[in-house]
Amino acid sequence: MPSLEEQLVALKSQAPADFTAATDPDSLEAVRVKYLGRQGSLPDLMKQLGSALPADRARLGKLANEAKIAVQSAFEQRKDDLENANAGADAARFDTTLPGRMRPVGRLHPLTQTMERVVAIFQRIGFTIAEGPEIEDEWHCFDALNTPGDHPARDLQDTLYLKDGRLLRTQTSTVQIRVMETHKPPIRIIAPGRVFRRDEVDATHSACFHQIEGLYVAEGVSVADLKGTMEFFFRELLGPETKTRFRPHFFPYTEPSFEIDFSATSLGLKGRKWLEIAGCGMVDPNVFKAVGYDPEKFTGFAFGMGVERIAMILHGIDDIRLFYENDVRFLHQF
Ligand code: 2U9
Repeated sequence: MPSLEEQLVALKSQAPADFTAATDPDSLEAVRVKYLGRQGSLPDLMKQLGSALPADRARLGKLANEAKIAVQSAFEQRKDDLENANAGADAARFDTTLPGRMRPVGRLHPLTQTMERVVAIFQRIGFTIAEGPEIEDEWHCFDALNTPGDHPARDLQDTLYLKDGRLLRTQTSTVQIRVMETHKPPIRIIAPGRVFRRDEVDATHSACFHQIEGLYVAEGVSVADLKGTMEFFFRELLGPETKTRFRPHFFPYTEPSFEIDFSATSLGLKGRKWLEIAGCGMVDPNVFKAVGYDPEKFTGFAFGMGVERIAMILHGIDDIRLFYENDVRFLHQF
């Protein structure tokens, strides 16, 4: 049986060699248990130290301490080496020369893009954006807009009513009424937003669509201002060569009223010379009376256009339903 001293010397030289021989976490753990575990050789030799002769104790104690440090540092060193080698292997598997994974970049919906384009043009000539609720009452949607109780637009067939008598706005003119009720002229606003009609859905109709309406009220506003503003707007939107034509029409809230056609060589009009694009007119004096404006003092013009229709004309789209299907093959084209 070797002496305690011989065992300590052997341990000091053998343990580092055993740790170095371990090549994976499992064999390293086995070597750790062999030397440092509760039943391992180091704790065992430490225990024997207690029964050594007092004359040998200091020398053996020093030797035991050196053995312990040697075993522990050999273990730590090997553990670090194996971990680093693993990290190196992971890094070798990761090919830094591969191109990165491209994330698809989103974009604004074509209707939002169209709306922003239209609004930006009017903002340049002094119009500000006004907004209002989509659930409205009959006063703001019809009565204040000079639309009598027996007008077909008010029919259950055309308008979506709630059980309590309120309704989903059929046009954004409700916003202009609200602004006039709370503000004095001059007023120069644009009202973009969602509107609702009880329409059968087909290639050109949707029960929910978007409008942009505008209103300018001040002293001395004339049809010439209306025409000039509309001509400017459509040249900005459709190109400098664009021509506009004003056809007499009827709307309850404007008098006189016009439908606006445009002609532009840059856009495919499918053989037709003129295409209807918006409506407009001089605000009816009854509308001014409804909001408490003096129709003898103030005049104004108003206009309205469908955002879907504008986007369809700009991009040559022939079916309104494409805007709502959210098919990325369609959306990615804009
Ligand atoms: C007030 C007074 C008058 C807004 C107007 C039109 C003519 C018009 C249509 C275009 C296509 C609706 O989306 S569409 O179907 N709109 O033709 N809108 S004048 O007139 C107003 C608005 C507010 C106080």
